[in-house]
Amino acid sequence: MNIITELLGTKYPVIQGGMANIADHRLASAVSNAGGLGLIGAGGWDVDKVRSEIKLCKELTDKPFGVNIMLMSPHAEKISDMVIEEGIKIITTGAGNPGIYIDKWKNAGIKVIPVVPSVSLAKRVQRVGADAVIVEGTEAGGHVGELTTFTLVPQVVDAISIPVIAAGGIADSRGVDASFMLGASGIQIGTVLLASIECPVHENYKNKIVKSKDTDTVVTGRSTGAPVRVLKNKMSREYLRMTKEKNVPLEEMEKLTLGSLRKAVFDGDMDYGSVMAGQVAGLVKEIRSVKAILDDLFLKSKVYSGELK
Ligand code: TUI
Repeated sequence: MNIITELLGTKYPVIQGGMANIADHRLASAVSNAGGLGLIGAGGWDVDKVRSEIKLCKELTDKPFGVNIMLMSPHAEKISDMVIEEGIKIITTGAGNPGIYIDKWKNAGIKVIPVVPSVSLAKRVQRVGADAVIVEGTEAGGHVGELTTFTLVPQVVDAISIPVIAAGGIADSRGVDASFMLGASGIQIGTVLLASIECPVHENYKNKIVKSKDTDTVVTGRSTGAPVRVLKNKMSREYLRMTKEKNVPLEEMEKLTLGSLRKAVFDGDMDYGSVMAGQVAGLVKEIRSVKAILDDLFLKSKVYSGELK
């Protein structure tokens, strides 16, 4: 049996990305029911909203699901206690070092799987008790680190002894095979799930993913310390123009991005919304059910099907 399916209690060794404002009970339950690990993405929501999403998800699936805690969120600490009360069994974290929470979660019997952008953070979280790590390359959508999946995964595999899950740039069975060849035992996917029937983003968002090509993403916010990969549009172009100009106040730049993810997700504003997506968007050609996406990833994977023999 695969070490990740054993850890997660899933059919396939795949975790859904924690996509803030997007990964609600509808997407999480669809992924869990299709054999992956669905996640409620807590980023962007307060503790009451995340609790109610967890309760709704419990009604829609009897399969395991988890919560992704975005550590830059002002609500992260309250959410870190609430997930214990709600009996959540698996937590992934992003956008920071989860060190201060790990003991508490481990004592509650929770499996902890941090997203790491570097070998040094992978080693640190292993030392404080993480059960596995998600190694996310800069190809990914949303908040990203500097290194690519192709270079970072094998370096982390060599540096730690807990299982590694590859993320960033995976949308088909070739990505699954490549991840396994680099030494990962599982994968995390985000962008390909944005183009799923069950994903609750606006239809315009899904169609923009399907229409995008290889060079259509760009990273905003590098200069302000919060690099975020989005699809190019009027907002990202204006933002990058401002970062090149000297003396544009930070508040003016923040005005342009504040609430802009919601604009894309809920209003379908593809001009001024923040349309977070990974570089693999160019490989996503159609909107399919979550089950079709997951079956396609693993049933066509040469390495994974070999592993099962
Ligand atoms: O977290 C993500 N992706 C995200 S979070 C998000 S919401 C947001 N929106 C605007 C600005 C910032 C956040 C949208 N997409 N992926 C996981 C991830 N974690 N990528 C990079 C990291 C990361 C970065 C630094 C993890 C740990 C880290 O540690 C630094 C340290 O303290 O050592």
